[in-house]
Amino acid sequence: FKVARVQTSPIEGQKPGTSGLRKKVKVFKQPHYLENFVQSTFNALTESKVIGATLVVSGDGRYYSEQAIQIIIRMAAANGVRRVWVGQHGLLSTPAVSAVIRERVGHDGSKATGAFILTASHNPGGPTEDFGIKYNMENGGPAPESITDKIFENTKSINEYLIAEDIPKVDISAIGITSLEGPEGSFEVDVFDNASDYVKLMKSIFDFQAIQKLLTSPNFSFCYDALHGVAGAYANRIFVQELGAKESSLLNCTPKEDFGGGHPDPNLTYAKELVARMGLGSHAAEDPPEFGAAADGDADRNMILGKRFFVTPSDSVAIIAANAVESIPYFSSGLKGVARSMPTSAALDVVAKNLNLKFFEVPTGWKFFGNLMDAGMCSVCGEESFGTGSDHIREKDGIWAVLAWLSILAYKNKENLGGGKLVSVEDIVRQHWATYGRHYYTRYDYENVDAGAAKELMAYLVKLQSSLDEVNKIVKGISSDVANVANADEFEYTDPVDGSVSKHQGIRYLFEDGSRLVFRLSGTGSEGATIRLYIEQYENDSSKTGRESQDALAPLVKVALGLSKMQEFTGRSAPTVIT
Ligand code: VG1
Ligand code: CO
Repeated sequence: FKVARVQTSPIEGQKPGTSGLRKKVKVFKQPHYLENFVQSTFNALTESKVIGATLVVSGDGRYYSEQAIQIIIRMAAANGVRRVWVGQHGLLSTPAVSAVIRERVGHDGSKATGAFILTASHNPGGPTEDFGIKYNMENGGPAPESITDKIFENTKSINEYLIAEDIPKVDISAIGITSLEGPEGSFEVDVFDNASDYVKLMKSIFDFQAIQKLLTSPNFSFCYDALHGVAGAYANRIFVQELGAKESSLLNCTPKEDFGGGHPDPNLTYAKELVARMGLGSHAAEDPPEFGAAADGDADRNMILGKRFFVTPSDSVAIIAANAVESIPYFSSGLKGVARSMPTSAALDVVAKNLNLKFFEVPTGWKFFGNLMDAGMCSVCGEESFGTGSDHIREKDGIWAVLAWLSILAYKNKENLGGGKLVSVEDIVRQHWATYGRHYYTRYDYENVDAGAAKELMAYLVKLQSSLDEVNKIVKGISSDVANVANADEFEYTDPVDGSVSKHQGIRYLFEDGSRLVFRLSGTGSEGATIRLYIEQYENDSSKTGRESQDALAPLVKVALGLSKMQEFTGRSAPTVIT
């Protein structure tokens, strides 16, 4: 092949957000749009990560992935990359990409040093919906801010990109190697089985035999919904082929480029079919399974449900941390530490304190956990946004979370399999609350609001923080049922490993009784702005941990909406999504 230098000019708005660049497909399809971003990424990397390097390129299979993969292959070749690894059909879940970077060895002994992941995660896909791209580093984790800032700077000054336009379309539907010769030597595309590395890793972490006993026990039943995302490519292999679950326990497990027209976000609003099957909501089925779970488009998120019971993600990570050592072989020698993102509830903090574990609170987004893990300071971590994971990779991991819960259930039910009453998901959660107290928690999302209005609301909330007296006057005027605000600030994080500082990571109002209100602007949307409001209240009187969470939180919700003048600023009388 030959290398062409194509003249281009900067395109506005290519700043990577919480998790890469996410835009409408029609934006990505503009001339040079994808190419500018990919070249800006190559230019932001040190030479050894490009010249002669091995790169993984794949994603959740959403609309436009196939074209994007072909473009990136040609650009990689032109930029001097030696090998591009592509999961069969261009499919690799985000956690599988992380695993492939860390674990896979090529036919010639090569190892990957990075990846382009093509996904917009939980955002819908299709010609009128979202596409996305992000770069992951040699440790398998998302590029740190120092790199994403450089990428963004490069997008503002780019004037040419390199591409080998004469490389014919590579067949990514079949496993095999395509070898080509370029001006600087050989180049190859290696299309490989998209599940085997990941399955192998899961088998090295969990006791598959114990989980299989649970899944095939007559008194246990299971359901998994991939929402037509890439998790489907792993669910059949792991749950059915390896662990003996019935095929009928898989819902929406065929990956589709438009996710079947749905919103591939595993929460009570969007995972409707699973929610009904689990006996929840207005179309609740009779006789639901014991356990249900769902994943997002790129399979890094998870939702855990029991029979007629929802586990909040903040509780989920706390419960996994509390039970990991006895239930999961990978953790049998103990946890190095635990971490959560700032808006995630403090349920994990209480576990860390009781078990005497190192604990960290980091900004939203998975990249911050990676540094702690690379330094051996953190084993288990999670976010309120249905993200849970561990140091086996450097991304959150939806299927891992399900296997973690199945391991806990298998362990707690060792004596009960075969017949009789099981310790249920709900039993485990209620027992956890009885031991550690309960963090009532909810998140209100105001999606696609006017960006200017959202900024004004945030600025207003920051300004209010200069006088706590004033804040408390307003709060008490709205409700006398809440504690005093003891502190209010904007969250700022200093990475304990490399000392880097991240500012403006969310506005916090911290109450004397441990309650919290947090306001943030989303960094993953593709249009307008999304305001996220996180509301939390701690209850450690075990006679009061069984309330409905929206009831328990009603006074705080009222305070949050009043204090922020939500309706006044946004014109919205209700959020678009409540989780
Ligand atoms: C959201 C979540 C955040 C998560 C991020 C990426 O970000 O709040 O917790 O890490 O999505 O998840 P934001 O900036 O929109 O609040 V995923 O599954 O989209 O990679
Ligand atoms: Co995701």
